[in-house]
Amino acid sequence: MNMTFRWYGRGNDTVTLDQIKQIPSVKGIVWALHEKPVGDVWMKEEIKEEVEYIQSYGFHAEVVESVNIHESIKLGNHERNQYIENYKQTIRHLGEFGVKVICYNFMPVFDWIRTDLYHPLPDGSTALFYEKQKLDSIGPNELIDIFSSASTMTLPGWEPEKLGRIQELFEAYKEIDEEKLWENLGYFLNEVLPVCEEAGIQMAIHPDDPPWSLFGLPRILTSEEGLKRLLTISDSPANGITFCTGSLGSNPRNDMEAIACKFANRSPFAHIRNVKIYENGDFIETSHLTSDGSINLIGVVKSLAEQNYSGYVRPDHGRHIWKEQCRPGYGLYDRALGIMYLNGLWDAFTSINKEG
Ligand code: DNO
Repeated sequence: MNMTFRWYGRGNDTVTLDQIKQIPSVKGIVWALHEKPVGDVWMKEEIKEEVEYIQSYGFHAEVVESVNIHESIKLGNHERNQYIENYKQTIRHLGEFGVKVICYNFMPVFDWIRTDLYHPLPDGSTALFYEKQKLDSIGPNELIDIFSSASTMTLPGWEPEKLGRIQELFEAYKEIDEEKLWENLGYFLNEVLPVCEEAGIQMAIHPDDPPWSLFGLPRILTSEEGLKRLLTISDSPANGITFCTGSLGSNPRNDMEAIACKFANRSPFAHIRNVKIYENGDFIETSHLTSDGSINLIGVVKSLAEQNYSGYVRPDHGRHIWKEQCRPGYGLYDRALGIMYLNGLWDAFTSINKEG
């Protein structure tokens, strides 16, 4: 397990690398050039500057989350080839600076979705919350209002340039059903995977969050079947998964321990966190502790330990605790607590393996 921590860059995050340095076991920083418009080539000088800054704190910079996919690629329209060429160029550049994994997603229009970014938990903290009935009763524009009024920081996947084109994008997606989206994902991967192999990089697709269709838009990485199908697109070792417990796990039908058993060896990157699912389909992000939520994180880490998992791991969204003012879900304190829980489980299970 190669422990990492997601960080949004200088001037773009309330957390500093000095602070992350004091969390036991963290070896690397998960980063991105968050200011780059989706679809632009990441230039070598920009990459170099960020990587060297991260490395100056003794961290590796081997995981990028995310190089986002332009909507033209997901839509498969006449502009996609140009954007795929740009993506290939970014892959080559990242490979030159030692990047090993690119996390990306293939969700139309929106990335992760919640209805409340600061929902109170009984312990006095707040956390990201998804209220099914609310989501079902609003339209995409109201959702965008919730996000823009709740956070002063631009959230990944919610790029301002995209938000201005919502109507147009929804029109374009009327032509795209799940099969078409699979086809477009296949087209993209078959183009970029050979470049990844040359550059020494693995693509790691992030599952859809939440794992079901919203506002009539197709979502395809929602279950074990989706992960299986992804792997049938190409046998290339560069065709990988980001094993994310919280996103797939907010559907109780997805058994995350079983999915860890089956897919860890094709997942160069893992996001580990808990969610509590309510009977009506709502869910809230709790502490990482297994008994606080609905996902069996003990079983997940046990399965990873049994497989001697050597991929990159990061804690995921945390609660906002101790009055921390931070990016929604991305504070220092609760994610640091989450890491210590994962470290404890890992040490316990790997020492059992050694003894056994
Ligand atoms: C949420 C994240 C996602 C993830 C992207 C990957 O906090 O897990 O936004 O970074 O879906 O492309």
